[in-house]
Amino acid sequence: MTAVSEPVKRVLLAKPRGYCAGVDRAVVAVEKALELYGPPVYVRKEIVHNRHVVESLRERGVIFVEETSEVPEGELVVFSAHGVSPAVRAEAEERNLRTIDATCPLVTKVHKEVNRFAREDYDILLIGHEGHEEVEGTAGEAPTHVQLVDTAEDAAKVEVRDPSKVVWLSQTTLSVDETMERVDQLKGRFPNLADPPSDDICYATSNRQTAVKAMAAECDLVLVVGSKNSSNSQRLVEVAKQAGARDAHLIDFAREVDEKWLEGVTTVGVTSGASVPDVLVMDLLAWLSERGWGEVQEVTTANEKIAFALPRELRSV
Ligand code: 0CG
Ligand code: SF4
Repeated sequence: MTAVSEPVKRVLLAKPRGYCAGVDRAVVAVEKALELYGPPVYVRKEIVHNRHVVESLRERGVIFVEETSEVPEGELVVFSAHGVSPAVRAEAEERNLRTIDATCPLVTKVHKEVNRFAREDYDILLIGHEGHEEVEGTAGEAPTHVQLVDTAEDAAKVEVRDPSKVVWLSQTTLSVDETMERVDQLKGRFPNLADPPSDDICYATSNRQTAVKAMAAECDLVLVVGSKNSSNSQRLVEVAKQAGARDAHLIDFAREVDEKWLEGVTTVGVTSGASVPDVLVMDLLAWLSERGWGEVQEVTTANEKIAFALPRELRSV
């Protein structure tokens, strides 16, 4: 009788994954504000789109609000990593709020591009997800010049004043491939559509997609650690499936893994969104190890070295 050997259960762990430079800076900014000024520190919207980060900061005295109008006059408010429109800044000033701007410098870069093209009177087609805070802030830089293009239907319908003076820009956390599809579709309608001066989808978003793509075809299941409202994390699930993973799910915590997903699975891919502390990934690896997936191989497609200086308001104190 020949023994049939069990397939070796293993985990492929994507690198890069987790915190990007903009998220790290934003979270440290809130921690510094707590340290320097003591609670309460107000934060407009979630500082980054991660449940664990938000819950931990809340426990330490951060009050998250939807709008600056909820912040008492004269108090300190931090603007989230996703950025704010000039109208929000003006409102904070009117209410005499002290502000710390944790907008990621790579989001600010897109705001500047909007301003530049609006000054030159271009029609700006902003590719992004309707209702996402980042596009609300970016579009708010020049509401009369910007139109949001979310779906393929939007791209088919959008109208511009002068097809020879139109540019596309984008949200920083989109699927690279899907965005290029949208751009091709727009270029089919507007052959003179200008490209952004540099990529708006940020290095962290695209690097995490490249890493998950590199391992997806070998995975029976990909687990992406990240929150439901995190655009870049959601995109990792989609990209994993498109790149050949048999199944993929987004989870905030290891305890959310449904054991049924593991039936018949040999190789599990693990990655995490740009707003996810690595401790949550380590928890997931421990959870998988207890169930037989103890062998972990890291799949590295890039080494990230980028870091950003703290917000200006915190540099001089
Ligand atoms: O991916 P989005 O823009 O939804 O944000 P998240 O906070 O998850 O991570 C990057 C930032 C800021
Ligand atoms: Fe900045 Fe990109 Fe991170 Fe967003 S995902 S905070 S744009 S580095």
